Amino acid sequence: MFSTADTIVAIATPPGRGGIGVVRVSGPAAIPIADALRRTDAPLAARHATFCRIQSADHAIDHAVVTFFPAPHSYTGEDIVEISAHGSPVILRAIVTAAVEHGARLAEPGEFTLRAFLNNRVDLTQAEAVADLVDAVTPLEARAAFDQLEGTLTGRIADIDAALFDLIARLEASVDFPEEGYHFVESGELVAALDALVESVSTLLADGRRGRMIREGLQVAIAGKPNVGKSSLFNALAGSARAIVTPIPGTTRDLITESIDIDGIRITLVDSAGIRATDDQVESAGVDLARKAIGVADAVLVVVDGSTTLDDIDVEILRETAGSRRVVVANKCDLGEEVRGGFLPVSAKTGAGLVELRRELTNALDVEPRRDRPAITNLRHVLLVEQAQEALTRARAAAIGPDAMLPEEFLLADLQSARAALEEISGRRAPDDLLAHIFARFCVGK
Ligand SMILES: Nc1nc2c(ncn2[C@@H]2O[C@H](COP(=O)(O)OP(=O)(O)O)[C@@H](O)[C@H]2O)c(=O)[nH]1
Ligand SMILES: [Mg+2]
Repeated sequence: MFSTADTIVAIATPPGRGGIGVVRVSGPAAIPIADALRRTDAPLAARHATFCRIQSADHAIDHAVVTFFPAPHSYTGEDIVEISAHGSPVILRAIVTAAVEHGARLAEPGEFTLRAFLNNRVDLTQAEAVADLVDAVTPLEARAAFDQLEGTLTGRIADIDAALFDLIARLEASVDFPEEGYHFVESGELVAALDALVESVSTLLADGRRGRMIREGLQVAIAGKPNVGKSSLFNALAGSARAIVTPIPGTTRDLITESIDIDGIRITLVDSAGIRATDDQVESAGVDLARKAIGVADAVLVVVDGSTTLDDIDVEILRETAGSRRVVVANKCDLGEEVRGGFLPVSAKTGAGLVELRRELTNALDVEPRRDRPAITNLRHVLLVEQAQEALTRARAAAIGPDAMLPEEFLLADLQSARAALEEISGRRAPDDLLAHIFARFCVGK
């Protein structure tokens, strides 16, 4: 389904203007295309920056620095030419268009990294790490992705796979030479080997929840009746004036989100309409959205106005969110503290109590601030390791079970399926539609 026969081109830098913008060309025709753009076939020295004048069919486009990365030691494993021009979308698009006129094809999202994977420059987890690294919001997220890019997970999976392979080979030998019985694997040894394998996958899974938390982040919805200061708190926590703050109740209607970093975890704050019954159609739609956001959030920040006594709406919101992980704050404590007991006093206006609020959020979300980085952060990997764990656990049960007399074939089937799951993680056995799905998430030019 995937072809690497043609030459692809894309802008590799983000949309917008900047000092430099990079156009990347990869594939067998990278050099002829670069020569056509430079109007010369004077050879480009490998991995040297060469100052060039880039031209289209009828006019000069820009001065640029061109670098040639020859196959196979390039990002994609193919010939790559990178053209660093001035960072204007007009110039970069003109260079891409000129490259296409000379035979390149526009790259699909993630196609450079897909080629790196197809050419065995990286395995699938490393390719996924590239997208994670580009998407990382917190430094911890970036470090976890970088570990994966460097092959931490690849190595852990490879070790388990090697032990599994060895066990399978010995069991197969036993099946092939049945008269020798368990000659190639003594039954005690078999159980010990399976125990060790189950242990390895379980260790890998143990920090999976924290790993996913680091990679995916968590959502915190802000709930409360209109005018208690939800948007003000949202802005104070986000450190920017993202949400409109007014003394007029019912201002916020759409969901507004902003990511903040709490203990290295990306927390997406969701500000929404105040919960109340209303006849205004737009506000009412906002209240529905708010309820949905509260429903799917990992935790809820419930806000009441602490400078006045609670009313029925406050009580109702407290009741509705009682089953969720939550932090309840009494805002506007600068105006006085009428509400006490179980409420954290804060002031969006003066910043009082915000440090405590962040800490309470961390507690409510059950985020353990630990320094070590988990090897596994991605739901796809977690699910496949779980699959391997189940298969290995089944194999172990068969090995010690009452019918332990004929287990080789059953054992082998389970061990093979454990292996298949691990190989789907590394991509050694990954169906095309899985690859298409994974790479579709990338940006163009990566
Ligand atoms: N004194 C004081 N006023 C606040 C505080 N937080 C919000 N306000 C004011 O309360 C009003 C409503 O705030 P807003 O954030 O829009 O509330 P929302 O409707 O819950 O989003 C605005 O006039 C804010 O300036 C606070 O901590 N102290
Ligand atoms: Mg608001």
